[in-house]
Amino acid sequence: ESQDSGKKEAIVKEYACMRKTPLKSKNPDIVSALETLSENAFFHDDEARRLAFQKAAGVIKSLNFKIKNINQVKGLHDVGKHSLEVIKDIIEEGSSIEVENIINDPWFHQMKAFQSIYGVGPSKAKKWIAQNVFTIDDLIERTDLHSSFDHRMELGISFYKDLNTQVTKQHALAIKNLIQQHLEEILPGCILVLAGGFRRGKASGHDADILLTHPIEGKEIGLLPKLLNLLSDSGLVLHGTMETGHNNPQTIMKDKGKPLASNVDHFDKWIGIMKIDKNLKDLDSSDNENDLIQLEQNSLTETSIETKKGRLSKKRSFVQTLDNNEDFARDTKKKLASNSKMSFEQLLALSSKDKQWVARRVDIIVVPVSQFFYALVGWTGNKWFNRSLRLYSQRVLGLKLTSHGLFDLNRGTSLPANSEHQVFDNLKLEYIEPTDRNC
Ligand code: TTP
Ligand code: MN
Ligand code: MN
Ligand code: MN
Repeated sequence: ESQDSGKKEAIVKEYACMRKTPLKSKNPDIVSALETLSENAFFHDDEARRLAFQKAAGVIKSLNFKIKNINQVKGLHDVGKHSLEVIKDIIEEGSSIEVENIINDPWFHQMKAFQSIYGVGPSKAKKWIAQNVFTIDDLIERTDLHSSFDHRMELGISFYKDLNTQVTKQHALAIKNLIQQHLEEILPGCILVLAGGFRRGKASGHDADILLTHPIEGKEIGLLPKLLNLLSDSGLVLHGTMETGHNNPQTIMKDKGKPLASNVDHFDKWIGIMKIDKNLKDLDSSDNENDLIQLEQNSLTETSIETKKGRLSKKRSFVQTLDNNEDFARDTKKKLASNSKMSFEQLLALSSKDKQWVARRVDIIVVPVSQFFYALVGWTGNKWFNRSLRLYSQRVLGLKLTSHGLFDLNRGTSLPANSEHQVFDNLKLEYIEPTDRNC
């Protein structure tokens, strides 16, 4: 902002989780160039380069001024020589030839397009391009390839248009409320939060990430199969995978010692595709944060809270959990699986006929309230913010951070949190608002 910023060097904190990173960068061209380089490295299986460019992009995103002079970013943490050259080219020439070459490379565009198909990753995308497949239509026409598609790819290809149209925040909130309405029939008083990119301030996203808890610990046990059963009966489920049975403290304590991949947790969850009415409107346009404040106060005071269905005691002795029937969970899984027995031809026919609904990616994660705020941080993201938090936690505090909690593995203890603020307090970090976690 200052007039003489050309002479001033910015100071950047070492870990991305220590910086405020808003959604809108002051240097969008540079960020986009570095992220293109990162993505291109990813497509070439070069993880080291991918990370290097991503880190540099993260640093630039956190700067609160427009870069006018290369000296402003020289010596900045995580901005390496290669990234500096790219930045210099953009400041001085308006663009970087290296980045332009990538953007003009048809291979890069094909990779991007194929990658954006649900169920498709870079290695599959590469194989297709090598087999002279270039468009989504090619994938449908080339019947010789069909035997190599798995069911997820078949869905991704059939419903490419639906699934690759961005979900608006309003629609995502409407999906959340639709799920909440169904939950009221099973277990009143559940709290749902729309996490993911929307919580970080994005106006649209590729899916709705919905965290689900109940203010009384234990009430959530066995909930997910019942919910999915009901959603399926209402004709709202197109496809999905449900994971259950990990959701007990014993599993968590046992697993916490394992070097888990950073994005893996053990909550009951459903990752799937819902059929959402095109005209679905969010009737009570309530956002998340009211429920969250309620939950924080509930946890802090250990008293009862007002829920939509009246006052509920938090005392564990009063907990009437749902029947955690493993047979029921198994039957529901079978039922959901039979839903998705449709052939590729049937899926293509279904997607191309005039329909009142749109296919939407939805993640539903069921969380015990005692782990809720760690899960909330994890599922709010973004991915790079999480990565940074976990590295920092490991290296600086010697503690293991997951979506389940913050663990001292040597002592076998963990630090509880009754709010997101407390998660950051436990981590000895300054609180970063969700909208500043867009690393
Ligand atoms: P995503 O839905 O993949 O990403 P997003 O919501 O940030 O972006 P988009 O708008 O494209 O949907 O993941 C949401 C967050 O959840 C992400 O920050 C990382 C976290 N996450 C997990 O903790 N575990 C998982 O298994 C996955 C897939 C994501
Ligand atoms: Mn993909
Ligand atoms: Mn998301
Ligand atoms: Mn998601």
